[in-house]
Amino acid sequence: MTIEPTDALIVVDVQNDFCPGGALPVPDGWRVASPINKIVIGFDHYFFTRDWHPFDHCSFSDEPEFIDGSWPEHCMEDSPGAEFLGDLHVPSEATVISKGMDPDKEAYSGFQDTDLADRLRARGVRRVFVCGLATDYCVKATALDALRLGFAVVIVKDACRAVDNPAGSGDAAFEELKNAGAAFCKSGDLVDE
Ligand code: VGL
Ligand code: ZN
Repeated sequence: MTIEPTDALIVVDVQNDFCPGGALPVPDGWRVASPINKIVIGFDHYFFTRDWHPFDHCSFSDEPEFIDGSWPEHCMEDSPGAEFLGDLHVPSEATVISKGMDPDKEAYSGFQDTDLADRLRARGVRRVFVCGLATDYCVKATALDALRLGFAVVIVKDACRAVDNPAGSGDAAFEELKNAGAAFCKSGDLVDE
């Protein structure tokens, strides 16, 4: 698979709180850093989204169920948990997209209330490769929005990890994305190894 100048990489929410030791750890979440570091510089355009919540965000619960709408406090703006994972290489030319900043609204997608679509179009991007955390929430929502907005979408499967609660929701998300028109690849398909 060849990366074209009209391709962009979207790295979704690879932040401390979504990795082991964080507030909302995605199983094996840290493992996405290595494949992402391997592929990022092959792209002419890369965007890194981050969950960036105010302290009173509506998804925060004192008794979290770890399902949609009921999460522990996580990725509070400017907190250590909201920082990108230390192992992740974020190139200095990367565009960082913050989302979930409205206390009253959940925002899983990197396109929701952001200028991501405009920025992609301004650069002539036609296809986006999507990866990161978590497969069954923010990766899925971001990729579905990209498809709706008219971008071709490729999911870099080994560079994604799921919350997977209930078990199987990560695979179900891949299935839903396939049915919506997404294609799939592995990080190794994008680099000479
Ligand atoms: C996410 C749960 C809550 C994600 C964000 O990045 O997938 N999941 N907030
Ligand atoms: Zn969140």
